[in-house]
Amino acid sequence: MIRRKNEIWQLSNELVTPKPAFLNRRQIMKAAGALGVTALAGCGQGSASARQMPTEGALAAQETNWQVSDDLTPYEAVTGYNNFYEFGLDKGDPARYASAMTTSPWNIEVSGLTDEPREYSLQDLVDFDALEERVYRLRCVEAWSMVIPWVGVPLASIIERLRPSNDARYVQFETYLNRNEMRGTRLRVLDWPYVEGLRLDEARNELAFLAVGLYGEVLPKQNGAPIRLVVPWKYGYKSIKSVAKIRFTSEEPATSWNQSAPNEYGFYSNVNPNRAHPRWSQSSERIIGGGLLARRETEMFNGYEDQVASMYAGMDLIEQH
Ligand SMILES: Nc1nc2c(c(=O)[nH]1)N[C@H]1C(S)=C(S)[C@@H](COP(=O)(O)O)O[C@H]1N2
Ligand SMILES: [Mo]
Repeated sequence: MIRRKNEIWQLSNELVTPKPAFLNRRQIMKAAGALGVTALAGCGQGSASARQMPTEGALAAQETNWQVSDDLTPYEAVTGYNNFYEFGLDKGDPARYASAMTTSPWNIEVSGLTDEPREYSLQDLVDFDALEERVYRLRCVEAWSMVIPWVGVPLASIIERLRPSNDARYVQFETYLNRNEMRGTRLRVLDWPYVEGLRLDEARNELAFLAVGLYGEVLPKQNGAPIRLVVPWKYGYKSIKSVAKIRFTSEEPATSWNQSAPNEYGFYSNVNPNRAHPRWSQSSERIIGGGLLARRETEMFNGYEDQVASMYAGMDLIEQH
């Protein structure tokens, strides 16, 4: 992956506070909860009964205990400093060009080893009346991190719904592909479409999450609208954006970065400060939006060791990276 120095988000002092509107909305939603109002989705136009999928505006979500003790990364950095190579290699390209992507209506094709193979609409899969907010750290393999308040549903609940058969051991995800809308796919940087995968026990882990929003709003396109994976104990590239296909398999599925450079990017890609990338150290990370020199020590499994370490018992995490 390409790494750049002197990113603009490290330089600006205005970006050290989270989006004020978000904090206000949190208070509003708390008040709404106290009044027994259960749905704010659709930003005023929809009612609680209308199960419309909002394409912009606020999403009502239940707060959870998934928190990070550090400050949230400013909204402008979360939505302005992105990796979404389908729109270009520069960190600003996704914010510049992802508006061209059609995200509504959105269908997800489910195939492979499942009792329920078919095309699902986004609303079929995601209950927009049961969204949660989870604050997770996102650790990119390029040795930077952000703290992001996601809105979405546990991946486990969706896997349950899709009824993988007994011989299914893995799940593969595939990103939407449209060469007209995604200018970056005209270059063969990766073998498009972007694909990722998890072992099924990883997919069922309580941390694995499908996000449809961030900062209390519908997911911006540059962050993978309308639905993207978030696997916080793994390097960011496992958190595949704009998921259009889900496939259950018995064998380890292909993953894009592993195919492009297998020695650098393994199937597991668990955050591991003790295993250097062949071209750089992974022992610490830059804090995006935290100022020019802001760094922190990288934690094993990105700080989620308690929740995930048992899944890798007996594995050599240096060899099986
Ligand atoms: N389809 C797709 N998904 C992707 C990527 C990509 O280029 N294409 N980049 C990955 C990488 S390297 C990271 S760090 C995260 C960044 O997510 P964010 O832009 O929402 O912070 O998305 C991941 N998901
Ligand atoms: Mo990344």
